[in-house]
Amino acid sequence: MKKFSIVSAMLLVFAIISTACAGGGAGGVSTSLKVDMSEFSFAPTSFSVPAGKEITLELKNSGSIRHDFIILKKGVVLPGKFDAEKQMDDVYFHAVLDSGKAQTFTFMAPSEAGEYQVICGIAGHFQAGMTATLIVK
Ligand SMILES: [Cu+2]
Repeated sequence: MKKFSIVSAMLLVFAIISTACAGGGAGGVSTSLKVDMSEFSFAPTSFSVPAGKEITLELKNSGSIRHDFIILKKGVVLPGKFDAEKQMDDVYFHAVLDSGKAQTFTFMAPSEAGEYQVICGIAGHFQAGMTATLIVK
């Protein structure tokens, strides 16, 4: 009987660890995102959220210049560059952060599952490789 309870306890601990890992691990779907911006990249470059849920975005700009966090609407394919004046209709969500700043934003995840492109809209930054992917599940 004593042996049985030790095994049960170990299984319980294992179950708790597995559950904890499922939430925040790499590639896991989460309602809270942490993204770091610098010249000229986002870290991480891909993040997953559940469709239609409120998302908390902890954004940090570790770079030495201002950066944007723009989620483009589904199906928008950029013609090699982003023109902030002409393409604001293509933007689903937009946040701007000055160098060295950190701020928490919230937005509603798109209701439609799929991949959404994230870019920096400051002139030249998307072309320099500042892009990421938001995966809605
Ligand atoms: Cu930028």
